[in-house]
Amino acid sequence: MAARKPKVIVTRKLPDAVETRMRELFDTELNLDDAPMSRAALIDAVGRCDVLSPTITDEIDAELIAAAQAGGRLKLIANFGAGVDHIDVAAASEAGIVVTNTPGVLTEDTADLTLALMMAVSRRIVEGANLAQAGDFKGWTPTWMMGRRITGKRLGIIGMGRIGQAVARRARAFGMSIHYHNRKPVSPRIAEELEATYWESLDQMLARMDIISVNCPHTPATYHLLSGRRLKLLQPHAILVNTARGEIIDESALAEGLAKGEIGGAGLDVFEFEPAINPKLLKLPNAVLLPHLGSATVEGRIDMGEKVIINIKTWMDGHRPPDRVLPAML
Ligand code: 8YV
Repeated sequence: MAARKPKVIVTRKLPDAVETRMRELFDTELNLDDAPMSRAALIDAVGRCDVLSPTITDEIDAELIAAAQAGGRLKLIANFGAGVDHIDVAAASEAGIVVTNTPGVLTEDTADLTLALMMAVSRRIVEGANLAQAGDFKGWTPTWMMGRRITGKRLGIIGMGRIGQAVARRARAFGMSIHYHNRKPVSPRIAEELEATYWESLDQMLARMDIISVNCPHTPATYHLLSGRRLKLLQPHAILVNTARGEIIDESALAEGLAKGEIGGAGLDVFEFEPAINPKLLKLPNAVLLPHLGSATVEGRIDMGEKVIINIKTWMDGHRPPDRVLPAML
């Protein structure tokens, strides 16, 4: 007799190809109308499945892990996404629940969007496009709508993991020099390839950069890493880009700095209280805001789904899932 298939509950609508494969492999419960699951629905779900596949829109905190423990069934949280700051990984680990994520497959897409935001802010692309589409292009002039050149500028990357390095590679092709702050320096081979300068002091790096890109994960150590005090260190022409997590920047202090002209511009794909955006940011001409599109490509989302499937399948077959997240890694 074939072994029982694990009960997998997927909290949001995933690409069709991913859902079809999941249905073939597992006893899968999908969320076809994509309505975010309520707290009560999540508590119910973790009590009656072997595997939960959540996304960033689900808060998997200690209380939910306790509810899962009470149900006695949940063994794996196979997150659809790389960031796991919405999951209490330590509580899961203590409860004997494995957590996996989907690293690697969204690196290039997120790096592309990071560069797009740098360009958009530096060259006033959104402002110009809105103006042209509103029929307000009244004729070219030598001094109208000037932005800032990208080539020759200093880029400071906060967090030199996979995505930070992919941003650095692209930025080099645009003629920027690469600087970075990280828990530790990258390997000499990578530093040489990227001609990257390591700054042990984040404060010192911030004060000297033209463009800053946030590419580190959100952990207790990086919450408000860019605090009001640190934002004040930026040069008045500096542009800040964030495609990581909103919580890493004090959003209210950023909005204030942008409004006062103490910071040149910002390109933000993520927000501190997502999906809410600080109202002060909404009207600023020097801020380009996107609705968390970093990994939003057809290819990327299918690749993410495939990673989720591999993690579940490996676990189901009694092996160690390839993308296991351990509390010590955060
Ligand atoms: C995902 C992301 O779309 O993977 C991540 O960490 O930030 C996003 O690009 C989202 O988290 C899916 O859960």
